[in-house]
Amino acid sequence: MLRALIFDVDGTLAETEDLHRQAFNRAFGELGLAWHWDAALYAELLTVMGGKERLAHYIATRRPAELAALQALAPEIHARKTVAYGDLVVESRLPLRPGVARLVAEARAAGIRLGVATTTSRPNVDRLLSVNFPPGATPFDVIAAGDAAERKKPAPDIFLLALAGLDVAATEAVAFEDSAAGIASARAAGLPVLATRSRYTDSHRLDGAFSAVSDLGEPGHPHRHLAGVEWPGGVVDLAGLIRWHEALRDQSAALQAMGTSR
Ligand code: XBP
Ligand code: MG
Repeated sequence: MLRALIFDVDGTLAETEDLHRQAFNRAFGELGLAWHWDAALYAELLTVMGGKERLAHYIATRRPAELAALQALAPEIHARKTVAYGDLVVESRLPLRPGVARLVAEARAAGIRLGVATTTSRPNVDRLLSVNFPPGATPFDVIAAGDAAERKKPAPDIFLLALAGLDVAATEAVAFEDSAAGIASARAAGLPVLATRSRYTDSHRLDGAFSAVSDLGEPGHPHRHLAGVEWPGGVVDLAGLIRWHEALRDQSAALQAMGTSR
């Protein structure tokens, strides 16, 4: 049965990536680096998951002449970026994406466990939750974030960490993601994935997701269906997820029975 929902953060819980981009630019400015990551360049750099890894990739590929000096400076750049990101989230009171708060509340009310599995640094998760939920009332039972996992997405590590923390099997959960690397990570962990395309993953292939939509939808504000399983009224709700998950379980049981009867 369906026992847990596991959410990615950036691009899935909220449209955060442009604030990450702005935060990187603030950190560059503070340190007197005449770098500017515009949206087009950032979309390219986002193929590298993890802010520290993304920065290292930029330095190695775009600033090779100053490699040693900049690599020594990189931890300070990323630390300042994380502070700047937190400030931007609070200043903008960054909201959750459509349907996220509704589905999370439905899951809580039904006793379904809730997890986060994200490449981003833990302070970034805490800041986003702090502007969207009352103090001490975050709905997530487990938050698996950033360097807690040995390998970043598309490796399965962070989703495996969330599953272990929730004490559920991959077959008892559904993952929510916005990016190709995130889908690959969840699938490698054995999870079915529902994809909600985000601003910075507009060009991503969402292969591997059992359903792809523009967002989770709200009553009266239906999402756009992109691929796979469709949702009545353009809204992904808990009842629909439970129906889909039970049908998948019944289908797997029938296939297994057929296999053993041969
Ligand atoms: C998205 C990421 C993160 C953020 C930046 O994570 O790749 O690296 O872009 O955050 P996810 P950090 O989609 O898995 O939530 O600088 O803290 O890495
Ligand atoms: Mg994401």
